[in-house]
Amino acid sequence: MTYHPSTVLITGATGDFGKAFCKRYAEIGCKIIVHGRNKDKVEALCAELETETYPLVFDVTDKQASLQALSSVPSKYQNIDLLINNAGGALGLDKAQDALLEDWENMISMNVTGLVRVTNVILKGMANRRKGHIINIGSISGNWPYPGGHVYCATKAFVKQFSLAIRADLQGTNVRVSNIEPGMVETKFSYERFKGDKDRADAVYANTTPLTAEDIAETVFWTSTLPQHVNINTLEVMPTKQTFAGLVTERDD
Ligand code: 8X3
Repeated sequence: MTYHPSTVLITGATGDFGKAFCKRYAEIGCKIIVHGRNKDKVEALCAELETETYPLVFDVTDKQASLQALSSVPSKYQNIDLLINNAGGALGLDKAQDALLEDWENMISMNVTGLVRVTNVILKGMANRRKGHIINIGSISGNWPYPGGHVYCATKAFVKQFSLAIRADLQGTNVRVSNIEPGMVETKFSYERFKGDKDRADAVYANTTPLTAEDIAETVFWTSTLPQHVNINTLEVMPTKQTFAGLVTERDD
């Protein structure tokens, strides 16, 4: 028998992944807490979704704002039984020795500190209610390092191991944890990584068939609607046209 979550918190909901997730869960009538940094975008998305929504505006890199906003969720929405930790992103693709420290710190703040902060708050209620599912949006980059990936790869490796490790602690609570690891998906991901350089971003997806945000939404939805005795630990998803490049060996002349 399949399972349907009833109250879903989606972080980074106004991005391409987030919107696709919101639409998928709205289709089955879930109550959705729509999180984002930009109030106007969050409210516009809430208005668009044909289900009950609660707008939650804060920056995951701001500890005080995060804790305050998460504690302000009205009682009707407090029994969150699915948290999708989707907020985050990549900044830069220069070699590590040329990368900006600020970019590294921001990626750690968004992808690691922000994610564990939201998880820490929401997980307690799930464990007490003995019901819930945390789905982290990891990345193939947590498994497969590539040039210029440095801190982004490392943050997603953190997300993978964090997901697995909290599963160990949650034994006996019925709470599920999954790490979904997308490969190349055509979204604003590269546009943001390249800080608005559209040509460079477009080139990433040129002349191939990347995944879409809807592909990942369907993967996440499937993971969350499996019967409650089934836990997907880790699920790596790539486009058929994306594979592995192998190792590189430096040769002496
Ligand atoms: C996004 C996938 O390969 O661009 O996380 O790092 S990749």
